[in-house]
Amino acid sequence: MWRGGLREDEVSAVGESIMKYFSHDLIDSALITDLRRHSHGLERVFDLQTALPEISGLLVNSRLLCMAASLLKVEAVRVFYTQAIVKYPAQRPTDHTYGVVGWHKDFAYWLGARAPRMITAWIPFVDTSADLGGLHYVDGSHRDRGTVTKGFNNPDLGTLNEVERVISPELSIGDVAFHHCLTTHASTPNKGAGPRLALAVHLLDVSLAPVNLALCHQSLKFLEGSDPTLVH
Ligand SMILES: O=C(O)CCC(=O)C(=O)O
Repeated sequence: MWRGGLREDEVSAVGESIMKYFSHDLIDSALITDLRRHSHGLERVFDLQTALPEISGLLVNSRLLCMAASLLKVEAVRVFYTQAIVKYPAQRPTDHTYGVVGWHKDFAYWLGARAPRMITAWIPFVDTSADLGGLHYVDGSHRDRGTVTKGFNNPDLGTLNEVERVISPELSIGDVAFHHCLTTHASTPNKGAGPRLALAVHLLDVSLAPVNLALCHQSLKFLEGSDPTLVH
């Protein structure tokens, strides 16, 4: 957890512009419409930095990229792709699946990268906790290369307190939660009143590029032919 790693005003400005996008205040370009996924309380837009310069500004924050490289213990990282993710408030308190992201390891979707030297910087734009749709991590699971879980769309989280070593940190605007690509994680329904908005920045060891996209999850096909140039 990187507490207060980013400037609050900078993060808030990016959050406002993403929220405007999700509120349909911005006219969708064909490209962005293509990159949009919506399901049961969770809406995601891939690589929104191509439309919103505020996000690009955040992505060239060298402190963010330096922190990612040092956590990964590599010389430099590059942005693989990003996801702006909004999780809408649960419609009924009894709906335990609305907006849920199932247990998964990010690397399961990125096998084309050959080696698990990737990390995600998860940047919240609202204060976030377990009750507000926050992330849950299985502590130490990045050491387990055995099972590479691909359960993003499986809303059955089991009984959370029975899963050993689960942690769910509370985050404020300006904090960044990093997770290794082998860390098992999930997120629960948003029981708050407003949407939970975050940007997941997926970063990889620069020496792993280019990635074999044919071996990545099909949702990443749109990256074919693209040349991510944001490198630290
Ligand atoms: O924002 C969420 O609820 C899920 C994010 C996630 O799975 C990720 O950043 O890898």
